[in-house]
Amino acid sequence: MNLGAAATQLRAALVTPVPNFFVRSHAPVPVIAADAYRLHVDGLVDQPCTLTLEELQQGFPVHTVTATLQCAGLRRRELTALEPIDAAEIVWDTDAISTARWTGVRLSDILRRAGVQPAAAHVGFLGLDQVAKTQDGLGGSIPLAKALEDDVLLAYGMNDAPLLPIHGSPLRALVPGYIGARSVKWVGRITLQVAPSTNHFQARAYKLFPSSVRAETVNWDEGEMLGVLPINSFITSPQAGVLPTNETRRGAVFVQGIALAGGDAVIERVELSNDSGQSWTAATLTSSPQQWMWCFWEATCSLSPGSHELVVRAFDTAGHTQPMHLADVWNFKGYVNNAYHRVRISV
Ligand SMILES: Nc1nc2c(c(=O)[nH]1)N[C@H]1C(S)=C(S)[C@@H](COP(=O)(O)O)O[C@H]1N2
Ligand SMILES: [Mo]
Repeated sequence: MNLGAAATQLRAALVTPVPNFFVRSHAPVPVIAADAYRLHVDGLVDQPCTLTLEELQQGFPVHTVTATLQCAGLRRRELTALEPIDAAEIVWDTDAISTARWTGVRLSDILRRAGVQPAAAHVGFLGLDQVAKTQDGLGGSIPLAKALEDDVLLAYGMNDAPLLPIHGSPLRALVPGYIGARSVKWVGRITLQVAPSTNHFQARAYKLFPSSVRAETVNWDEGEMLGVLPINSFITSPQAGVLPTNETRRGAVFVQGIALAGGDAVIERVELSNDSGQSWTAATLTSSPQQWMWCFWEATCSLSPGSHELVVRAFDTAGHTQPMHLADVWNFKGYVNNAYHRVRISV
């Protein structure tokens, strides 16, 4: 089941109501009774352990993080206009992104309990779903240093309610600042290991290849395993097309959108252009930029009658901004498109 709400709906609330939160699942939702659920922690640990949901909920401090979750496939549709993308991929617009208040236990607390051995460098997650093409659950890994950060969770709550089955109940990983695929849902096993996960979704899928590589020529051992998300921003309204007159009274067009900093950085500013990127003006941030969380922005631009290209770009505290053109980021799997977002409108 894959779902995404309209961009204007996502832009309506900083914390996305659960019914509007996007859903991306590579397999049917597994049916897992809470009292039968077990989390296994193994690999390079001093004390491999098995924990029930109750032990997780009662035995460790509760931690809540407001974080945006973004699929690596966000804005894939724009890339398809340049050249076709792998037909197996979902053609997301700006809808595969949402924000929630996540509640659970810190992954680091669980890892400390198990006792991480010095040779461990990666933390692997394995989901309890059954993906047909791999005959396995969806898995992936993050570097140990990331796993030990305070805000990386094993979450059982979302927006102050129990996590729903479609979002990974009884327990999911929540890795802020990383592509959504690393926030493994229905996580049943955590393995400390020397190297990254060999699961299909880490070793083959969710890899970034140069624009010269095609499905017919790809060597899956190459390519960069995606992890940290790049900075991004996009316009949620107006949508491309002819604006109704009531929206362009006296030639003023009201523009709204969303920006997300790269990785653990924070949005510094957002700029809007109404002349295809020749000149830029600062947009107003309507929410205070915060680590792990998208922020909202708006701007009013004066436009003469005719056709105009609106363009947005963001900057973050790490000094990152976005690539100018789709051709700069095109890759045959259509991952992590963060090029300047362009919307052509007629006034
Ligand atoms: N076990 C499992 N975890 C998973 C997935 C999945 O298919 N199976 N999809 C991943 C992907 S690609 C994304 S973008 C996020 C989506 O989380 P959501 O459905 O709660 O929005 O979950 C990730 N975790
Ligand atoms: Mo994803």
